[in-house]
Amino acid sequence: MTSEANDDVPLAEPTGQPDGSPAPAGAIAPPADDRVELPSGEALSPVELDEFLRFRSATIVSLIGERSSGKTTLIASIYGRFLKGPFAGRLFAGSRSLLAFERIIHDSRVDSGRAVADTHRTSRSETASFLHLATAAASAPSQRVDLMISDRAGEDYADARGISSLVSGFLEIQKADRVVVLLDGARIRNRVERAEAVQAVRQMIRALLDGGALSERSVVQVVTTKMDLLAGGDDDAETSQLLTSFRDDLTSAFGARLGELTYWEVAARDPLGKFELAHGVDALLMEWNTPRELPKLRSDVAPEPTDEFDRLAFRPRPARWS
Ligand SMILES: Nc1nc2c(ncn2[C@@H]2O[C@H](COP(=O)(O)OP(=O)(O)OP(=O)(O)O)[C@@H](O)[C@H]2O)c(=O)[nH]1
Ligand SMILES: [Mg+2]
Repeated sequence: MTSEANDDVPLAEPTGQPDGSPAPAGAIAPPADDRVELPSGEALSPVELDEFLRFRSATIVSLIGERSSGKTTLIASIYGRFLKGPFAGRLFAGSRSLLAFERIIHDSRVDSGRAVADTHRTSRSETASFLHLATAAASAPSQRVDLMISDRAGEDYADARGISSLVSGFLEIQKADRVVVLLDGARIRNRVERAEAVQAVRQMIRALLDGGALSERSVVQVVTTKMDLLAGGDDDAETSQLLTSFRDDLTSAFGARLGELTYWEVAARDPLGKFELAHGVDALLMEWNTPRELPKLRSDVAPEPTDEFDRLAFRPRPARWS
């Protein structure tokens, strides 16, 4: 794995020293062209994302979900799979956020001293941060796609469920090419919590629509996480019935107000190892890496003319007028 080539970063003004202080008298300054500003390796802020987008286009994926629903683990599992080699038909082609990825997966490693793999809780902050992942098709390595995947503390999203005016602060959703809403599989397994978990996803989508963050152009992917906890139990049939009626209900409530609404299942990191790392995430990653037009606004599509006067607008001009 190599670090991101830095061909698209604007160079800093040469100042003489790495810390920016002037060079001592007599020192030979390196040629300005040798000075390259390296990315910090941390997750990108919204401002840094905008700077990046001025040089290179990227698909922005916004992960939304309650506290502990599995957002950060999902992102970490993708990186974890690329550490082992090609994944989802793609090769790793670089990242501006390698340090952030390493920090996220630290608690899942043996050197963290933990007996069971865990993920560090995302702390609250005013803005989302973006993890950058560039990949190339294994069959055509020159076809590179850059993904920017947003992460944010689940509490922020929980607050917005009840107050849709908070939604305007979620810039990551307004910029998103894919909005991924997580349903926590662990809470679905728990009979006491399942109704609330389902309701949380419903309320979140409603708040995002009412707050203007989602529209007829939005591509929304509802992902049930931690499927390892839902498979192979005594109440498999009941769980599957519950998920089916949850999806039918969401589609009938919001399908017509969104560009696209689809459903996915993942087990990003099964601690018992029944499922491989990033189970089901490969299908999502393939979809995110597929370049596509956003759905058209339905209001852009002209209605069928109903009377002769409206039909005039669509009639070809007679040749003698040209
Ligand atoms: N069994 C199982 N546990 C998982 C899976 N994915 C995540 N978890 C666990 O769920 C817990 C929460 O995961 P996170 O990825 O931190 O959740 P989050 O949505 O980022 O949470 P916040 O940062 O608090 O908003 C952690 O203890 C994970 O180990 C999975 O696929 N299976
Ligand atoms: Mg998190």
